[in-house]
Amino acid sequence: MNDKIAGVYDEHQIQVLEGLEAVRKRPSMYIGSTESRGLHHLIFEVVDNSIDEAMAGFGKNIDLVINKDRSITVSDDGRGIPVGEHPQQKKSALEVVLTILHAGGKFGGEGYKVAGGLHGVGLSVVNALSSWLEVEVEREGKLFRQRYKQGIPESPLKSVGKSANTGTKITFLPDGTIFDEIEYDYNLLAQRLRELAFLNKGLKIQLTDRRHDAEKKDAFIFDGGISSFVSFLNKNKEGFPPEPIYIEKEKENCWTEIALQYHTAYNEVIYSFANNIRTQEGGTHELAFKSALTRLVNEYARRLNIIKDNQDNLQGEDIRESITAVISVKILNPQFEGQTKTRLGNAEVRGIVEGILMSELGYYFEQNPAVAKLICEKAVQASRARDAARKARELTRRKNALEVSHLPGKLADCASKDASESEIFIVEGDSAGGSAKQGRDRHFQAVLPLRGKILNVEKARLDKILANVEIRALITALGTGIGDDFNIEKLRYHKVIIMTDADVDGSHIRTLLLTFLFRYMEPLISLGYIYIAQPPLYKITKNKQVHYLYREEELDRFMQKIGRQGTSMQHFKGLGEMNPEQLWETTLDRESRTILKVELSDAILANDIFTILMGDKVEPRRNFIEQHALDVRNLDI
Ligand code: 0RA
Repeated sequence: MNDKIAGVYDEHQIQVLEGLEAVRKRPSMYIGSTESRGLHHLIFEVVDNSIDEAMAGFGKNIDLVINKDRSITVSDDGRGIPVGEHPQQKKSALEVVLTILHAGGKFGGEGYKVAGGLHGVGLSVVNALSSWLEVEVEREGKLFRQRYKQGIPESPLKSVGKSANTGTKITFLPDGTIFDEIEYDYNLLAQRLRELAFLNKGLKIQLTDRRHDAEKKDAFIFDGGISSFVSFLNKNKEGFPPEPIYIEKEKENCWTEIALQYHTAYNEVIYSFANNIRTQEGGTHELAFKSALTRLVNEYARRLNIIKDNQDNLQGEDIRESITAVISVKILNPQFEGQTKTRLGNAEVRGIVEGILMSELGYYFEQNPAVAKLICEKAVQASRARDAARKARELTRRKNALEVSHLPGKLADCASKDASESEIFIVEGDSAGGSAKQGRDRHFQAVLPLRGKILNVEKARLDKILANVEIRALITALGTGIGDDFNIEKLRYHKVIIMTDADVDGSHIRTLLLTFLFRYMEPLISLGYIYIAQPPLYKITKNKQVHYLYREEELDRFMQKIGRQGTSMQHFKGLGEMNPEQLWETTLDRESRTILKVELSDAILANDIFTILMGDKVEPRRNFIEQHALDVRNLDI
């Protein structure tokens, strides 16, 4: 370091300033983005610190408040961040945590038993990216306070009064010069806080929104832990057994919690977590769950002679048909691997979790023979259906890209074989399909007309789904296969565009298609290959000038603007009423059309919505539709 500067600042001071500057210069490196995602990441970073304290066994309450001035307050009743002087840094430990990169998580050594490391960029990053931040700590009988501006303390930490409690309260205003906009999504915050409350049973987490005159508030506390989580996930289905099977055990420093319940739909829903972090890519804990469940059910089914000596074992996927399960482990040094660092890699976890399940679930089966027997019988049925499905599936599998004869007859394919420039329109009805076939650009646009409604896959098993001609045509045309066979590299079109009428039937067909894609070809949605076409509702001609209107609300305003005289109007009640040229210029032409990309912001929420919309309980569907009647457009996205 430069000697002259060292006279004014000490070395640590310079380190701090350089650190904060680095964060402010490249915020995305620390929080992923400066859009909405990054903004919410900031909040979760602060919450995670309080959660870690609760996981270590200190504190039972966490409060998150969105204040009127858009600052955020997170408070907890843990031990309070230590305030004593840090021996090397010559300032309070609190200030070290808030100003030095990566001083958060590991700090305190012994203090933390388990830490939710993934987000762990630390409070200093939040501080650096806030216009101001104020921290209050109650401990050692006192109340301490300190304020910062863009990460730099306004003055040293001071004791400002007495307190009989302990805890930490951090209030911060994300910096408007760094974030695109300071808009919080209440539902997004509520979902994650609810999830954290499920994952930390007994912990009370409150969310309060004071931005508007009427305060909004939710409190999450679940004494059942992830058993309540499974009930919540299955709330719109009939569950079996009526209460989820619940296992909780600590062994060799690995605290394991598992809950599972079967339900009336056919899909498999498994969410796994390590140290409160969703392990989207699975890992050793999830593998352990799957292999133990498979082994146990097979052993049990053989003992009951449900599978005979000369018969093969039941497969894991048959045993997991219709299951909802949540697996949560808390361990000392979680290793996160995989493309998105969401696969748990710790090898020791596999044996521990498998051992816990074999003994605990084995014991449950002994105690509840009727439940165990039903699970075995259900798996046998699933296995039969899978055999039938395999036969049907073989018909949908394109053996080789050149065997065009395998493509469905109704498909008007494009000339290009380069998927990255090709798109397919899935069109409602033969007549609209006809217009689309004539109007399209044959080089890179394919058209697949579907007749009428496709099957509701939420209420059918795979064999029945694969017997459905419309669905088979769709699978073959896309080329990827489905479920476990799914292979994204075989996708024949990088834009899959759903084009249905702008009426109730059209939106029903669109939901049916999205349900199928979500349940059986989910990566197509999460990787962003699915789009919704936006056909116009009106064509208005005045003085030989043509205008298309795409939304009902636009009509009145537009007619007022241009006046009614000499104006002719055509109302398209369906795609079929457009001729090929009209369809081309409004909906197909890449230069002028708009298409909406279907996005999956939250898989758990999406799962819920599809169950509600397409499952067999009427009540939740009615409630949902009543609640969302006014923003139907959001349903698709
Ligand atoms: C380090 C050590 C100790 C507590 C904490 C950090 C702590 C950090 C945060 C962040 C938000 N809330 C928090 N609560 C606690 C333990 C210190 C001791 O031994 O008392």
